[in-house]
Amino acid sequence: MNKGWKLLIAAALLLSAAALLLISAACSEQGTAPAQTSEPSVESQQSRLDAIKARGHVVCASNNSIPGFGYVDEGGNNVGFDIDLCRAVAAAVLGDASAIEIIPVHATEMGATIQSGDVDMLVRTVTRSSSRDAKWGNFAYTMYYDGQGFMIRKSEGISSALDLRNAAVCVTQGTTTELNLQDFSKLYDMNIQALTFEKTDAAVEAYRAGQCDAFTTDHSGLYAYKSSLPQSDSHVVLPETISEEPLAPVVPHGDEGWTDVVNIVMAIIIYAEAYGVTSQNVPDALTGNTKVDRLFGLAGSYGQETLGISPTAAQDVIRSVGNYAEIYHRSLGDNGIGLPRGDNSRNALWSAAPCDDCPKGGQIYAAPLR
Ligand SMILES: N[C@@H](CCC(=O)N[C@@H](CS)C(=O)NCC(=O)O)C(=O)O
Repeated sequence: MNKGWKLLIAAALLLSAAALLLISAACSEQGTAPAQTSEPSVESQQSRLDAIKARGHVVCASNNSIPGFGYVDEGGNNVGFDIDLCRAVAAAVLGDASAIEIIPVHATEMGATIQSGDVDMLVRTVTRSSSRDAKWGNFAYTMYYDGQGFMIRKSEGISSALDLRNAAVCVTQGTTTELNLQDFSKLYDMNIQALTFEKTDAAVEAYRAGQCDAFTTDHSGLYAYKSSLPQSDSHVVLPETISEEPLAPVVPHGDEGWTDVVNIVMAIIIYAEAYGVTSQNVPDALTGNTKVDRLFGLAGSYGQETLGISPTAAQDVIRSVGNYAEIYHRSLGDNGIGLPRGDNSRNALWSAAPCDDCPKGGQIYAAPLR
């Protein structure tokens, strides 16, 4: 074969290979596109709210071993501050606060659980942070402002977290606590040795058994676990708070309507306290106070129709679960683990301030319901 023919054949082969490549690329593009069906599946059409209404209960990932926040009472019931937030959502969307299913999850399971979309809400002493916001789901209003601290044996004779140089500290894995401890140790060059445990119960047990000099978690958790230790008076919580831990419910990404519903239920709880309405005095007839009448579905609207909840959802929520103060005191305050709230603590209502621009009051706040 002469040189000219060889070149011609090579060019022809190249052209047909290119054509094949083009065809296969076009085919694979078609192949990766979502399959076209004559009707989209019910699942893809159905909002989470519709799915919950059809299912008949709200599924919350929570906790069953943290006194005050999520635990099992003597009667075998899931109770606590976080559980009440789940009950409030069930009351708002189904008219029945008991229509809940609690799935206990450990700290290391929190992210994957809410990312899976298999639960309607994650509500278990979860701190909101920017990377969790981006990766895990949508955070609702902060319902408890916490911060990380340390518990030590009184016999250690130290009075400040800055005295924990070279100390062994017990901590739960997969928490903001673990990361804050590293930051704190680095910042003050303290050489703290972290002993990590998958379950907080195991971290507390190791601390109790003397394997660690200190135990660290959110302040609320320190008080809760301290009360469960034998001779609890021989342990002390150090005064420092080393981090911000705004605790809030989380809902899966991808359903804005559902995020709105959960946020508005949190707002209902907060505004009922601000308006002085408790589980004992929920109005079912006009009161003449326009804000109260709107909240309880007696006149006007705060968007219930658009949200897909009953106009009188707030009546169901407050009658069955109570306002923020009632929920707080039942589980965290005097009737619970004894965490003081106080008018000027961060967990007081913003409206506890004596005037609109006073630097007092608390940070429990929600956008106006109207
Ligand atoms: N707020 C922190 C800490 C959450 C946390 O670990 N809380 C402890 C109790 S204070 C807990 O849930 N322990 C139960 C468990 O072992 O799963 C976070 O969101 O990472």
